[in-house]
Amino acid sequence: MTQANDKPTSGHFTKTPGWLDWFEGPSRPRFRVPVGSVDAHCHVFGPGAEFPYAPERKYTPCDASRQQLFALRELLGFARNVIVQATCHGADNRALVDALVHSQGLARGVATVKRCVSDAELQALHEAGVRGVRFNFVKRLVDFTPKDELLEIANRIHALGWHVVIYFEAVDLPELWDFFTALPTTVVVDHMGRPDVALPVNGPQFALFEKFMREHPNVWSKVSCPERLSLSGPKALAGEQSAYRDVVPFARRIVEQFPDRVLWGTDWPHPNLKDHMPDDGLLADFIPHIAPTPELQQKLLVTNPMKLYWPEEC
Ligand code: 0GY
Repeated sequence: MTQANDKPTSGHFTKTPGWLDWFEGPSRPRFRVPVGSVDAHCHVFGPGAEFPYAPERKYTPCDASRQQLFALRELLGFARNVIVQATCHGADNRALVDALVHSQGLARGVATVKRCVSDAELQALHEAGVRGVRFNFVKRLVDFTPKDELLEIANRIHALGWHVVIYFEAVDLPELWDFFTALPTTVVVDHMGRPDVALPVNGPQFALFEKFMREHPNVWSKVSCPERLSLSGPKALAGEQSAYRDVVPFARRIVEQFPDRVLWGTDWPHPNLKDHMPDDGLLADFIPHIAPTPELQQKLLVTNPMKLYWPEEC
């Protein structure tokens, strides 16, 4: 199926040239996720006319509303979402909060805040369902924020029982190591720290990430975004092979070593993809390749995210 690229961005915005829109009409996955599964990494974009994109953004997406996100959740068979503030909204969390308060308690959030955020604002975010903040170190997405500011924020949100989500690329882990290991909270890494999957899974780059998790029991990882990391792409080979097969050994290794500290998410609506837009049904079908047993699937999709985002229900 060819994917049309005609989704609008509303308000006075114009999409970034070459922007790929999220996939219309994803397939129903063959893999049936466990009852109560959580899509623990997804976003909303705008709609721009209602929730304007931030002036400091590095891209302008097509709109992707909470209604569209919740429809995808139903189609894939998930029960809940964790919505992560996207960089195109900067530290203006209104679209995120709007999605949370209209979720009937079925969504929690990860916000972006600045040092100047007041205690009252943090409390209001908590009441809306925010349980973490995201620190982003991917240079194409954000401008630099001094680490002392981030540490100050981490200490303040620690008091609320929140955690820190970190997004970085594998080559930057050595330089960021001291800062990450000084964080006082649970620390959740996006997309396994973006390993270069052309390198060996047994090589030094991924070994450093495994050491990071092994030596720091407060560090968790999302084993998400094969479509971002893969060089082999979505086409499965005949037989048992999976789509995005070059990512499987990396993600499976993390799931099997740290089964109680992994999360999975669709990453819908998939910002900044350049090559192809994934069919979200196909992404769900990737799960049993990286979490091959029902026990691992239950931990990855239900037990772990519930413990982190809905501990009161555990
Ligand atoms: C992701 C990845 C990306 C973007 C963002 O907030 C964002 O803009 O997270 C990316 O471009 O790699 O996790 O959604």
